[in-house]
Amino acid sequence: MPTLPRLSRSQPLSDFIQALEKHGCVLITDFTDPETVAQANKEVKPWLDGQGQAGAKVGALSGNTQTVTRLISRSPTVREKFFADSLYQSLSEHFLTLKTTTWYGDEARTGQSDPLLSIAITFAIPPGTSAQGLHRDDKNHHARHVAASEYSQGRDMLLGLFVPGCDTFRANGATRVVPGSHLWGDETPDFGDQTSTVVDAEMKVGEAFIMLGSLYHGGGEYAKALENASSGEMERRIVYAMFSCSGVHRQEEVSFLSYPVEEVKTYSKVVQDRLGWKQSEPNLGWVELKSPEFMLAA
Ligand SMILES: O=C(O)CCC(=O)C(=O)O
Ligand SMILES: [Fe+2]
Repeated sequence: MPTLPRLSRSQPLSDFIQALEKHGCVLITDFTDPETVAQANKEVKPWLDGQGQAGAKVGALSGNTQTVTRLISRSPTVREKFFADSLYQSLSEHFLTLKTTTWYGDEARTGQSDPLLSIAITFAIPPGTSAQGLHRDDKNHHARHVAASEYSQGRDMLLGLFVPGCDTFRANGATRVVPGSHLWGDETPDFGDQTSTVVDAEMKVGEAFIMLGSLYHGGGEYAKALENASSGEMERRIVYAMFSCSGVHRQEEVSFLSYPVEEVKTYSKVVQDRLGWKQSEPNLGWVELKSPEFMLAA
């Protein structure tokens, strides 16, 4: 059985760094408390219910999973208690901050680029959902990987935080992860018979899971209803997922703040595309999981 390290936030930051370097992931046993999770659920529920039955059909989402995007605005609890959590932020800074020295004539100049939030999204999977294919989320950034026996600083440009809105376990599609796979290269992955490589990141409410963007993982299968939802509630496995990326994954000029949308509508298609109004395949630069081109059509 592969190791999924479980640590308490009372342990030193270096233990979390070591666990992420070695296994590519770490579970925090006391990330938050049930009251805070209940508050996040309350804030997100209207948006989730507003989604109807149809789920998103993009990337690793095959049409069943319900999603709520724009979580930073829609849930102050997700924003300030989960995303802004000091442990997650310290780990993001450790793994994603870039500090590079370059030459300006014969003068050495050092610049620092801090991490950016890439997305904050709810994944709610209902019964009848099949498992996702195991994948790396840094596929979105076209990341390339060289097989290594040890972690080297700067290897990753994405760090994910998964906070469950309910207990997650194998039968309701807990995220499946492949500890150690962050050190694999880009050749065809060998998951063997899966029992020796893949583990269910089962979590109780209050726990959370952090993983590097190069770790193979995927939502698990939620085959049939467990009849465990409280009355009037829809049965679904809810996870709040946040990903930070390195700060250089952006344009030099922030086009969306520099050029008003009404004006952009009058530009030629090629200019609109180059300003970022067309998504990057797969899964980058979108609004509500859609290429922003639709906002220029209106
Ligand atoms: O829902 C999950 O457990 C994981 C979802 C995921 O990995 C994805 O959509 O990329
Ligand atoms: Fe994923």
